[in-house]
Amino acid sequence: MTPKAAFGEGLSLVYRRTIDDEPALRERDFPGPSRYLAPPTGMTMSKLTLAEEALRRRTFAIIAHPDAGKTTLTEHILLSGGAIRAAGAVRARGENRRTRSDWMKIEKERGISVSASVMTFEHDGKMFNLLDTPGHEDFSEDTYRTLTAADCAIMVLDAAKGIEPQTLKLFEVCRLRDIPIITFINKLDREAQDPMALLDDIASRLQLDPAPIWWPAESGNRLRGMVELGTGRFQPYARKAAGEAEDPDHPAPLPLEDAARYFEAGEQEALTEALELVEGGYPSFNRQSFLEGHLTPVLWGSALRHFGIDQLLAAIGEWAPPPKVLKAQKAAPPETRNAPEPVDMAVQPGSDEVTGFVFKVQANMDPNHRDRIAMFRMASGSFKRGMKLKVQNTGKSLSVNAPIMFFASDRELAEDAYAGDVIGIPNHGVLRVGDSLSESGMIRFAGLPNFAPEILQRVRVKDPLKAKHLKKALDGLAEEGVTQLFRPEIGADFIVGAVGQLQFEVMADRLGEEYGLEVIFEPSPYAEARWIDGTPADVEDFMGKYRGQMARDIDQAPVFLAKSSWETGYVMERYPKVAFTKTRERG
Ligand SMILES: Nc1nc2c(ncn2[C@@H]2O[C@H](COP(=O)(O)OP(=O)(O)OP(=O)(O)O)[C@@H](O)[C@H]2O)c(=O)[nH]1
Ligand SMILES: [Mg+2]
Repeated sequence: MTPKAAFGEGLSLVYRRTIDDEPALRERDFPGPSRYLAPPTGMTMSKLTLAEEALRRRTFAIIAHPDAGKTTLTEHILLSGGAIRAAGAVRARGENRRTRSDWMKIEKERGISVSASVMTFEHDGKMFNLLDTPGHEDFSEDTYRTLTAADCAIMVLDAAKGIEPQTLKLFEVCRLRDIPIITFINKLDREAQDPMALLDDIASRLQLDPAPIWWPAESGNRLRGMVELGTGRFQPYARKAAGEAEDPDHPAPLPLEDAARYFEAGEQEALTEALELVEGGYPSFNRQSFLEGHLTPVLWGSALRHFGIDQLLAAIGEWAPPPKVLKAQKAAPPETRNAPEPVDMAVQPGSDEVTGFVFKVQANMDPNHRDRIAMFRMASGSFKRGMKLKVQNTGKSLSVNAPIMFFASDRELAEDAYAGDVIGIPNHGVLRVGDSLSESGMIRFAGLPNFAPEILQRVRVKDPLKAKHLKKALDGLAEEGVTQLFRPEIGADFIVGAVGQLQFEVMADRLGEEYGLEVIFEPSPYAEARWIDGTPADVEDFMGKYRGQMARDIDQAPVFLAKSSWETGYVMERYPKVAFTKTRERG
């Protein structure tokens, strides 16, 4: 398929504009020589410099409590961006109407996302990398890892429910990582809470100034549209008539005073009055304050009814930051002779060397190929297909001959990529979550954490002849982070750890679907897992005493399996020189 077809019609692939003036980040933040790039096949000559290419990228994650509408919104953003022609309804039956980001069998069957996915598209002169994340807390590790690859987050709220528990948790992760947030209040086509109550909730519970960009005119059956604050531009809402199969297009915007025909008696006046209060009562948008994480622009709409989506995409393009400067270390691979001490550094998106890190590994995306793809977030440089990259933390190197980009449901070979882009690197186990890659092999980004599981179960395969296959399959799934795998030092059991029950269900499903293995989970004698660390002598001493409860994770790191939290407390007290940790950095 040609790139043109992958993008869908109506979208120009010609780099027709230079980048907008970015008030927060300008050329000076992107040192490095200008370069003229060879024209990608089928495109006109790109005149953009490396720094300009970085500046026109927007890499953002969609986060929310389960069911707020992230995957539906993903579909409709792709539609607005011209990347697809028809949105596949979530939970719709039939092969031809399915969402792009929920591609696993279990996701399609249950209508929930269990794994983050990435989609790239070009729109209005910018390149967007969209990361759809699962909302369910059992998969929050996956969401957490994905957020390390995002420069901005779209926080989706259900207009009827406001801020929900998982929204709050994810918001805290964004705050810790200094990720600016755009708020999208979804499902206006249903009866919503009072808009002011929703904004006040954001202000009081998230300590974040909400700056409404638009204001809704009612909701549910009375939804008339929304007004842009400051300009008074009214965007009418068109309702689907009973019996109609397709949603109608929403009418073109017009000044509010000319929009009487869209309202019933008294509504327009009430709205005009409310607007005065709103414009006086809430801060207006300030980009600096947004980028610093003090303020969130608030947009409204209905993902399902494709309402407010163009406006959201325009806001992302205009306000979301370009790829950020990342903290890293310049460090030689382990076991390098006479290696100098690592030094802290900052990786500028516009600098020459290709650098980045693997934040996710996904196997079997294509069931016909049994592939294993590492999702690589680029931090800097100009990547060209065929390039050789080195893994800092293992010292290995690989030629990236078949990198892919994910365009809606299609994959394309990526000929080139820049800071902010997420490309998939097919590999057979060389790349793992947390790996840092660069041309020199000397750049190290902070690793991604594994969290101690809260449920530990023993897993067995029904057909004993397939025991060997099980080991391989479990390793694969553990490397993806579907579940964690612990191999006890004594005995032949496999102990599988997860944060939540749903992870086991996904695992059982995928073992059956992708590996043809029917498995049984059984209770294990263990309640908690802790990674242990300390001087070799102290660790050896402890391991010697507790050999029967020691295991190794997939990176061969030693793990203590405790029978109860009381036991964890007990060993921590008895072995004060050994560190028992709940997280372990990978890579
Ligand atoms: N009425 C209405 N329903 C919506 C809207 N957006 C999404 N939905 C519905 O809400 C349900 C959940 O939507 P999803 O997009 O799967 O939600 P999600 O946030 O991706 O859920 P998880 O990935 O499982 O966390 C589906 O039934 C959607 O059709 C909307 O704007 N209006
Ligand atoms: Mg989803």
